Amino acid sequence: MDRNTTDQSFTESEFNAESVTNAEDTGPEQTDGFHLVIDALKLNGIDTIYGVPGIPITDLGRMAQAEGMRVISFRHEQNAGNAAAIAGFLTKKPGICLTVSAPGFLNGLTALANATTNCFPMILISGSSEREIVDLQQGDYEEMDQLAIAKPLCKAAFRVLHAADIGIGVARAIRAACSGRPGGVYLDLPAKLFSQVIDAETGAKSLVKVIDPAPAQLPAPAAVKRALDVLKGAKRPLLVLGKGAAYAQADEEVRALVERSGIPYVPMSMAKGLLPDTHEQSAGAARSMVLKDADVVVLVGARLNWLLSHGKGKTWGEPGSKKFIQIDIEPKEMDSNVEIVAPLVGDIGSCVSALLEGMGDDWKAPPAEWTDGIKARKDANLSKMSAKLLKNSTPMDFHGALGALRTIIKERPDAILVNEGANTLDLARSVIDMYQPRKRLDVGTWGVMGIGMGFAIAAAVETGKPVLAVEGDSAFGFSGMEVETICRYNLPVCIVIFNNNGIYRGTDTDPTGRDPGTTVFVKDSRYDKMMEAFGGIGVNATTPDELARAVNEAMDSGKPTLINAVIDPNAGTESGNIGSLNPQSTVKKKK
Ligand code: ADP
Ligand code: TPW
Ligand code: MG
Repeated sequence: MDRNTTDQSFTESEFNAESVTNAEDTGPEQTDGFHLVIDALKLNGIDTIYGVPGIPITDLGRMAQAEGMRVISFRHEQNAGNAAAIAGFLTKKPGICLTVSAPGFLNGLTALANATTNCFPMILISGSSEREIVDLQQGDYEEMDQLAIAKPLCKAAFRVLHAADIGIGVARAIRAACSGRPGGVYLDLPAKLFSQVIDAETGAKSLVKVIDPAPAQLPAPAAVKRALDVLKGAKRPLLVLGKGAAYAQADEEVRALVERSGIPYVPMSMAKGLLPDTHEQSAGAARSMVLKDADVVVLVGARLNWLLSHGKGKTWGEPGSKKFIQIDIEPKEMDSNVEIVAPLVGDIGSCVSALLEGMGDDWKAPPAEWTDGIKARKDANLSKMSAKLLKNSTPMDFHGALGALRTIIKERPDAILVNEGANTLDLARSVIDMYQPRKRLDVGTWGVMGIGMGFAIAAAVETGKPVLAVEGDSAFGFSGMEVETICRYNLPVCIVIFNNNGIYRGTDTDPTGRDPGTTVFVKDSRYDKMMEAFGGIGVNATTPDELARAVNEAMDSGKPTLINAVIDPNAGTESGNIGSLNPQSTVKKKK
């Protein structure tokens, strides 16, 4: 807040002074809301906060840092929220996003809703105005009934009014975020709470360590038998691995299921690398064929939503030609789109272990006719692709540029790949093989643009591994200001912008000739200069060789780097590979 722009008689720092004085008054045997929130998080093994400071949480961030927590300050709350969400996916602990009231809260809310949609555990903690004033709508500073607004957009929402309840409030938020189907939780902390003082011993006793936040959920033996009976009768079985399987961190169990059963599998985008994409049982490169021809499909932590054509239609072949077995922790997910003949409700690790146990020694691998047919299709598709990847044209096309990145990830399998855009997303997903679990982070269930820098930052902070963010030029723009954050924290993030001058393509025009076309950007932009502005490394790459050299250098040095990869504006297609979802007008308007 600023005296020049408002009539308010105090500045933000004067407003904050009240809490600081109170904190100083507390003495050795007292504690306050600020410290209790920090202690409650730390007690539960949460050591990082992603957020943007301001009234009433500025001091909370400072104190958390002083108490040894990592506090990553962003330029916009949506990016901090996306960082928290993906931290939750990577660690199975809820990622924490901390925001100021009303506008900051709303900026964070998109990320909270997105986390819930993707089943990532996160907690949005927001400061809020005083209840008495909000409920009488008397116009408090940044007034908003945040709890009511958050409720329909997340898994659970809680408010704490008394310092003595902070321990329980944080515990409830953690349990709600992690147990069952994970998701986003909102925790509302009104400004006054932070400076409430209570006796330190009472405060310490009020804290709750959440025991076993995501308890194992075992499937019923009868459900396991039912699933195995269906699977044993299959002639053309298929496993579909989803990001729920990646999240579950039951990597050994999933690998054992694939390899002992001999069943081919298809990974969903963020499940790539759960087993290496080069695994001989991967049917990723024959995806359309196996979805159409399989007779029994086992969904392992994957929903039959739009990404799997709702389990019906052309993608899935003749109506009634399929039986679905579904493993999911959420019972309500069963029969969401089509009949599930064998629902297996429980956590992935327990369900997969139970299947393995029940398979017995007389388990028969699927018929060779099925697996040989898949291999033939895979080989044909892969050889078609490999010719395209060697293209060395200037400006680059998508395949030429991606061919270079594919080799880099093969050589550096522990790097984390963040990916968003349309063509840049779809083509990178099919071209770049992944080799390790939870290394591919992308736009997820909503296909949302803007996750890029938040995901990249959290991936670097949480894992310490190098991050390669492959971004459409439009996609990057949604979170691009966070390059400053990447430089400020000196994170090992290398951003490659596939710069084709626009959304999908860079060739659109305004039929009236007045303005630029609606999908195009400034031609020949140099995004690399943005990185240089903050002390990072910027490179303009016009060939796959230049691109490969710059990425390798960035990965070796760990320095924040942004590479502007010049892509032919004609190369992309409208909406990437989901153009069929794009309604188009067939009406010709009379002039
Ligand atoms: P994808 O987009 O990869 O297909 P989805 O996000 O649609 O994956 O599906 C993930 C599913 O995994 C959700 O239905 C969720 O309930 C489920 N899930 C998440 N964690 C677990 C777990 N630990 N055990 C079992 N199922 C889980
Ligand atoms: C929050 C709609 C889907 S993909 C995309 C937009 C705007 C950008 C595609 O251009 P980009 O990629 O990134 O340059 P490329 O390689 O095809 O040129 N707002 C939100 N989410 C979505 N998904 C959109 C808009 C969209
Ligand atoms: Mg583009």
